[in-house]
Amino acid sequence: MKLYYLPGACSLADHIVLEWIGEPYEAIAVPREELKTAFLAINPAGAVPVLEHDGWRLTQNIAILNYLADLHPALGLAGDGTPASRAEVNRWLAFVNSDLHPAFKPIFGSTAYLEDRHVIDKTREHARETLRTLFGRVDTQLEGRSWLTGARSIADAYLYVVTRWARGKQVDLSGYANLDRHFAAMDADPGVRKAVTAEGLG
Ligand SMILES: N[C@@H](CCC(=O)N[C@@H](CS)C(=O)NCC(=O)O)C(=O)O
Repeated sequence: MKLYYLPGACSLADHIVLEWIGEPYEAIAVPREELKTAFLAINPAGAVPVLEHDGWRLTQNIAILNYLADLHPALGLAGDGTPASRAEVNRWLAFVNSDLHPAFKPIFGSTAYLEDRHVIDKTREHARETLRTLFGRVDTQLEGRSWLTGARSIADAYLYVVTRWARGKQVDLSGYANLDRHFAAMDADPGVRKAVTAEGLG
């Protein structure tokens, strides 16, 4: 099994889950300059993550995370086998992938086309406010829970990644004690440590 990743990108979630699974895999760092050139032959979207398994190539983070969990149902990484627990995991995966992740785009530079420095700064300021609101919903969900859906799941791995981004990009997370607790627990997890270290993030 092969995972293509960029250090610290959303592919870190898959890297963490591969560590939790504990079976052999290969993690391949994609050179950033090849993302929109040579790597297009692997993923025409020019994006990570990409997973290769048994001669088959899978893209889209949510699909990959669910696939990894389905290969190892005994680990319960996508719920306890009941439709409701699966739906809870997918609810929070969707929140992270469709609401939180894209909200970072202005901060990661996708509004450079606007050219006007003042306008770009405003989009970033607005993105930080949006992110604070969205992380507030996560903090509420984590009240009285160690993990997003009660038990550790693939959604926690993805949440950890976007929380890292928020902390690195000075999103105001003050007062979100539940989120802080979740981040600290994930950050200390041996599988997370291995993935983070392998990506050179320390
Ligand atoms: N919808 C895709 C989005 C993946 C995505 O946004 N990947 C980013 C890293 S987090 C990427 O590879 N961006 C490449 C770039 O910089 O253009 C998914 O969920 O897998």
